[in-house]
Formats: sequence, structure tokens, C-alpha cells
Amino acid sequence: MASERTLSIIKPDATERNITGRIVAKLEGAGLRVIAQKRTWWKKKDARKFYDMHKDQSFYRDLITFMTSGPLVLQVLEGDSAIAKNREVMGATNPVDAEPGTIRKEFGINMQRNSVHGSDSIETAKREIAQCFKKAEIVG
Ligand code: 3AN
Repeated sequence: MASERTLSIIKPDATERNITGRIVAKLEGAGLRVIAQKRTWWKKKDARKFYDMHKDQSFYRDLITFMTSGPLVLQVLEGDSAIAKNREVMGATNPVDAEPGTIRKEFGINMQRNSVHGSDSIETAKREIAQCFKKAEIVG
């Protein structure tokens, strides 16, 4: 298995409920290592850039409003098959469809307020990490 890096975001519904530590514990428990982390509050332009591929979707405006409604925790995770492993521990987009034990099953509220984001491919991970972190902020 190759070591990979992926971008993880703890979303405003989770920072609001003060459960960021419980989410990081799940990620670490899955064998992922946090090699960069910061708490931030996105401007609309940050969220629009990040979710540009969804700009024609019906949920886009609500998604931008939600992702700028409170603090986020941005993280780079590293590990063997980190992209797939992160998505496995996150669970399905809709928490009702997520497997037991996943972050979204335990903490997600609905399709939008689903507590975490994770990159879905190597290319996406590269782009998302570069948008969120300077090279010097990533300490593997
Ligand atoms: P995932 O985060 O599971 O990869 P994507 O990339 O399809 O899901 O969607 C990005 C984000 O957009 C989701 N995390 C979710 O917050 C939101 N989203 C996706 N589909 C819907 C939907 N049908 N209604 C509301 N929000 C949605």
C-alpha cells in the first residue's frame, strides 16, 4: 500500500457541537496521521473556490452558506491508502446510509450537516491541500 496524503475538513456542525477531538480520535484510530491542522473561518470566496465542481448543483448555495457559517478544522492526513481510508471512516454522504462506527453515522445530522469532508481522488487531494495549506505548514 502506498502512503498518501488527503485533505480532511471538520465542518461547522461539528465545531459548533465541540466534537472535533472525538472526530480526530476516529481518524487516528483508523491509522491516519494528522500532519497539518488549523482552525479557520472561510470567506464565501474560499468556499466557492473549494466547491467549484458543484457550482451547478441545486445544493451549491446552501453548501456555501453552511461552510461559511462557523469555524472549520482543516487537516492533512497521511497514511497507507489515506484517501480511501479516510472516506471509509467518514462513511456515506448521507448519515442514514453510513455504516455503523463511521464518523457520519455517529455524528452526522443530515446530507449537508455531515460533520466531515474528505478528498475523493489523488488529483483532488493535491488541489485541496494546496488550497488550504502552505508547504511549510505540513509537517509529516
Ligand atoms: P462527499 O463529501 O461525501 O464526497 P460530495 O462531494 O458529493 O460528497 O458533496 C460535497 C458536499 O456537498 C457533501 N459533503 C454535502 O455536504 C453536500 N451535499 C452533497 N449532496 C447533497 C445534497 N443532495 N443535498 C445537500 N447537500 C449535499
